[in-house]
Amino acid sequence: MTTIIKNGTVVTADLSYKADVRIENGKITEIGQGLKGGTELDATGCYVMPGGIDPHTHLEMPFMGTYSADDFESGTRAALSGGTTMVVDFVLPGQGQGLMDAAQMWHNKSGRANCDYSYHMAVTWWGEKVWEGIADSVKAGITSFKHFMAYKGALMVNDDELFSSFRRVGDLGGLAMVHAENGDVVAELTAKLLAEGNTGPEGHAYSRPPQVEGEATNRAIMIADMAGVPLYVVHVSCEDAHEAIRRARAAGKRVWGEPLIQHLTLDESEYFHPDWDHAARRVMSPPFRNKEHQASLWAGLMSGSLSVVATDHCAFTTEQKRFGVGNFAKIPNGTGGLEDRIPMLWTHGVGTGRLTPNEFVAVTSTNIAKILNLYPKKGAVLVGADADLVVLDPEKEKVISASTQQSAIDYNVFEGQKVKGLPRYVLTRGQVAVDDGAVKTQEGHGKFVGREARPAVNRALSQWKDLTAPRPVVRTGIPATGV
Ligand code: DUC
Ligand code: ZN
Ligand code: ZN
Ligand code: ZN
Repeated sequence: MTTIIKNGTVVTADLSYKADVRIENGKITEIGQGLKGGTELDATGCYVMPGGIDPHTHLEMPFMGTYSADDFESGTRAALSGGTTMVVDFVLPGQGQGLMDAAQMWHNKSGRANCDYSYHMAVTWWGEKVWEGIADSVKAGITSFKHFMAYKGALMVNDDELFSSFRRVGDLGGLAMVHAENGDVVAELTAKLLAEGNTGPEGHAYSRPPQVEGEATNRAIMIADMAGVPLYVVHVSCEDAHEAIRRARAAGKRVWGEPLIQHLTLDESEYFHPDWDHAARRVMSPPFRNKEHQASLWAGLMSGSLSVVATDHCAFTTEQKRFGVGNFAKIPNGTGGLEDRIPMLWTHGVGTGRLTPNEFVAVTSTNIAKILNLYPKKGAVLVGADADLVVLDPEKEKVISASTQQSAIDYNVFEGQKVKGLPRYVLTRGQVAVDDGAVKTQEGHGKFVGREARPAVNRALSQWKDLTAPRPVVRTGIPATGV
């Protein structure tokens, strides 16, 4: 089957140019002028871009006594409707569970996906079985490993475990990832706030100040450096964490930072809303920050010190959020965003002149495709690449509303926001999933995309790396007795 996208402007991370795009059997087979034959999709006035890749989702994830509400079907339908053509979800092994057992559980759920997907593996506990499991995971195409420095007593790993795991991942050519918040401090502050009667959703924000994130980010960077592993910091929400990442990158370390569209566009005032439900629906970790932190995140995207915009899509219904009435620590942490990331970032990034369309493609698709070794299968408009494409109409507008969304939850944290720049067409491996604005996904169309490790290039560039290889010292003049 042949499809031709006609009369659009191809926009990649590098270039913008007028061209038609021919698609055959799910792949791009020709890019050029005046292409003919097959089904034609009119892209007049539109940008033809690599489909968005959201590298941070939690679909149907067991968490805080419940499951996140979007599964692989509704989650990937939401993704496609908003121009995201691939998600990377986190496999979350239970305590004592083998990594490949957990991966199988995820494979059992993901068969319903409407678009392609890949996995990161979470290292939620440490032992011989995990050490072995990391190698099995790499062989199975899951080459990135997330570590939680928070969620004490549940998912959190300590520094000794972090260092062991980072070394193992580095030795196998994988990528280390961290949720960087100091879990010990969060636990102390949570207990103190609750004891003092601060039980509302705003207590969640007070229990996780920016210092908690800045400290953990610095610690993770230093531990990764000593372990010789590249590091990807998820959901960077504040200047304290961004500053550590900036400094590491300037020193030649392989460290990347990922802000979320939520932190870029929503701020901490949401937690002081008089309606409990409104505030609780926005409880996520890390929490939304003040406007200065927001400005820091935008500056990072503009200057290149932050590399990727994701969502951490982890949606819970209002009913689930209400588990935390009377105790903010029981509000399931997470917000949605999969279907809104592209239009929100286009509106607030390109629409305001902060980002060029090419920079937009870089931070929504191409950069993460390169970091995760998916490029140029994904994240590219090139002959031979998968035809995961968005035809974005920069003039098309809508007001975001839960009443028209694909996600399974009953609200939207961006409710009422006007966005300009929406998909006219979205293609997943050549199949039209959004057709002139109408969502037409196909359950089960999505396939797992395995990834290769790359030991040759995927190492940290620490100036101290040689300290990890002790050399014998011939020492003279050793005192005969100690003091
Ligand atoms: N943060 C959230 O808000 N939800 C899921 C996990 C996480 O780290
Ligand atoms: Zn996290
Ligand atoms: Zn997450
Ligand atoms: Zn998260």
